[in-house]
Amino acid sequence: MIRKLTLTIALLSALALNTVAQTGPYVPTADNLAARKKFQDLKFGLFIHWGVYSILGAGEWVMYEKKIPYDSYKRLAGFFNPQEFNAKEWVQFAKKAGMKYITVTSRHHDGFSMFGTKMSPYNIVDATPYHKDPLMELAKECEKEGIELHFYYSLLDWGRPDYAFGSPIVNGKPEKGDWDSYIKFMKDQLTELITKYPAVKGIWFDGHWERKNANWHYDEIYGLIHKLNPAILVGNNHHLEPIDGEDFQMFEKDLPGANTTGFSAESKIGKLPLETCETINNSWGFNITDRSFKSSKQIIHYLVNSAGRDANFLLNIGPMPNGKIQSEFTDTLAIVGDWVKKNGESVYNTRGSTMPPQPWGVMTANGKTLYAHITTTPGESYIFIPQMKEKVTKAVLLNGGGTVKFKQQPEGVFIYTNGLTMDPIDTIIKLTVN
Ligand code: FHN
Repeated sequence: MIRKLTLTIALLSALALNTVAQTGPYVPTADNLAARKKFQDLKFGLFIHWGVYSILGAGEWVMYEKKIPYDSYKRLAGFFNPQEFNAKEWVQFAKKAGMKYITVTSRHHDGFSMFGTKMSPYNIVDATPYHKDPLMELAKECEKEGIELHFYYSLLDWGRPDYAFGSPIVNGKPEKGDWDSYIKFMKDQLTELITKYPAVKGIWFDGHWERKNANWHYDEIYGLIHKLNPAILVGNNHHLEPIDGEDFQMFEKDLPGANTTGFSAESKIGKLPLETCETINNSWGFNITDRSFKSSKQIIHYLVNSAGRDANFLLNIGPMPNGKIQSEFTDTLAIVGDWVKKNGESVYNTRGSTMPPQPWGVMTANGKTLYAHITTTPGESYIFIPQMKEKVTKAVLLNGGGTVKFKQQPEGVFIYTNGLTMDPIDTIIKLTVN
């Protein structure tokens, strides 16, 4: 009873803070800076897209793509009953794969809240026969297991009248709808997410790109989040350079610096910690016909290539509507997990800004220990590491520990690969420098 009262008071005082805007440029607190560093150390996370759309097995954009009228789409909530959902299983799945954090959709563009919210009846507790809050279970399990939790939160909403999807933007607001009401609604929901759920370490915004000219009131939204918990990491998938008030920068379906998908044309790499997200097949939400599964090798390469570009890798899966994760994903990620168990020291806690990517692969570094990841077998019998300022004192194969011949010159270091048994996935050479 007392605990409930304390929680209610905490929530009410948090709601009172709702009008606070950030004044002046954002100065992250020491706790926030420590959280950023920890985040960079984690390196590998699990992205989860799960919602009522999962029932239709055609991805999270199914309503839009199949032109389902919103009122018809809303009926899906009546059949959403993920009896097989088990937070423990999800967290164990992530841990087994070597992932250290989870980013889960709390509300996607369809506006359905996957958590118990007082701010909209269209949520999993009130609108489905399930009547439970899976994100609370997940948050508790993450806290217990030492896994950090980030909430994906959509700025775009296809259904709410105050958002007025499709309405032209005039003077920073949609012509129709009620923009102030929508901004307030988001702040109230974010307050719930930050104050009620344990283990929450980040908010992952998405959907900005749908209304590039709108005034999203980020000063207020980010200000509120940091007021409620200064250590929370704010990121926004706006595909631009970071905006004041953000704590990390993300890239979608591309490594930082690349733009093969067209999302990153305007996105310059800023100074914040980086993250890149990619799908395990070609879909974010559960897609029953999508069988273009990435191999364990492709996933490991994505992880290594992200780390070598100083970015975390957030790998997405779309669980099934019953809450289970399909076997193709569990099988592949178990193999990835085995690799990470053996080679994790060359990824976790490392930084990847030592050397730009080379034709043969990338470098990661942890203090005086560097790791050359040879992911493409070189044409010659050596690899060349340019611009090495420190003196290399030792070179060994990470797996097996055998010494590796090298020659250091002013322009860089030659590492000789002849005689080495090359690993078809990643030959990792561990270098000690002083
Ligand atoms: O439209 C979304 C999409 O459904 C998914 O959530 C991805 C994840 O990065 N982001 C958006 C597209 O930019």
